[in-house]
Amino acid sequence: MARIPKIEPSDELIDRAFKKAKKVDDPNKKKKAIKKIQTVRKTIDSYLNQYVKSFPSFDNLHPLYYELIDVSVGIDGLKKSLGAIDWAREKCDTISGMYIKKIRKGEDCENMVKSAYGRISSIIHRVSKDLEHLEEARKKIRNMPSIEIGLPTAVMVGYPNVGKSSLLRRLSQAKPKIAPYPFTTTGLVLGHFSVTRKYTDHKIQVVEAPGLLDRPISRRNKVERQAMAAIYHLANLIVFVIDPTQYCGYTTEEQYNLLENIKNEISLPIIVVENKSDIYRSDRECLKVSCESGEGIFELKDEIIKNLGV
Ligand SMILES: Nc1nc2c(ncn2[C@@H]2O[C@H](COP(=O)(O)OP(=O)(O)OP(=O)(O)O)[C@@H](O)[C@H]2O)c(=O)[nH]1
Ligand SMILES: [Mg+2]
Repeated sequence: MARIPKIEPSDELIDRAFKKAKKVDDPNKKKKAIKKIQTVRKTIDSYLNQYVKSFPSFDNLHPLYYELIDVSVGIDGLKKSLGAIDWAREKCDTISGMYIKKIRKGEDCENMVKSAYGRISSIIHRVSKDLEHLEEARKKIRNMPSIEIGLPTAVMVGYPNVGKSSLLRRLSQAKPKIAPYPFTTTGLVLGHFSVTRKYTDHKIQVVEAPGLLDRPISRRNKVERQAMAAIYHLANLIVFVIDPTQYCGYTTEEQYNLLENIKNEISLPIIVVENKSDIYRSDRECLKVSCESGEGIFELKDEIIKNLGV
């Protein structure tokens, strides 16, 4: 995604424009006044234009990023703020043109510059909340994972606290936070590993999705919506992690119910893994792994590679 520059607050923008204009000089009073207004106009125009252009165009945005931005920032609010900034830019252009005309017609230079500055300041102040909103959005967008769209991707899902981050550490170089409580992971976490086939290296992307609860879409919160977005828009394969020890705080039945619901909703290959086999192994026919002892990790990696067709 494009790099968005830091969005300055309204006072800073005005200050920068006026400071630049202060340096303008011309022996001719009229020309000097016109140049001052032009400098302010140009500075403001260039900042605001850069802000608006640097945000991704929502129509061409990959659906995963669209959803992630919508969840964390809100697309409607973002569009509104960008619209307001563009409005302010045009308004400042018009006002500057108007005062330049007045000066050319012979109205008092100093008064005209003062009035133009006053009106431009007030326009920029009117969009100060939008500038703040865009800066907040920028920070959130900047912290989004740089997912490589198009790489063979396994998305790891399951109930909270079942050991997804621990598995991601075992499978890749990623170092996600592991903790004995649910919802430690609240966004998508990326990891990669490589596999060599016929003398060619293939990169495989593994994504840990935040914990999901078995409940209707309408009640899924922002954290869970990201998991669903990763399943719908990114996954070629799902690794469904179950904790049969129930130390995670959820029953095995709840976890298998979620698995059934995902199977009904999604037509992707699913690998089911029961984790924490160092503590307990069920009789169910599925892969058994332990992030503690390392049991089954090699087999899981192999299954991932096979299912991704690498
Ligand atoms: N005994 C044992 N404990 C494990 C194993 N895997 C993970 N744990 C523990 O389970 C707890 C949760 O692990 P995480 O990897 O943070 O689980 P998660 O699914 O990423 O959790 P959230 O991000 O909160 O949804 C931690 O206390 C881990 O140490 C395992 O194979 N055996
Ligand atoms: Mg986690």
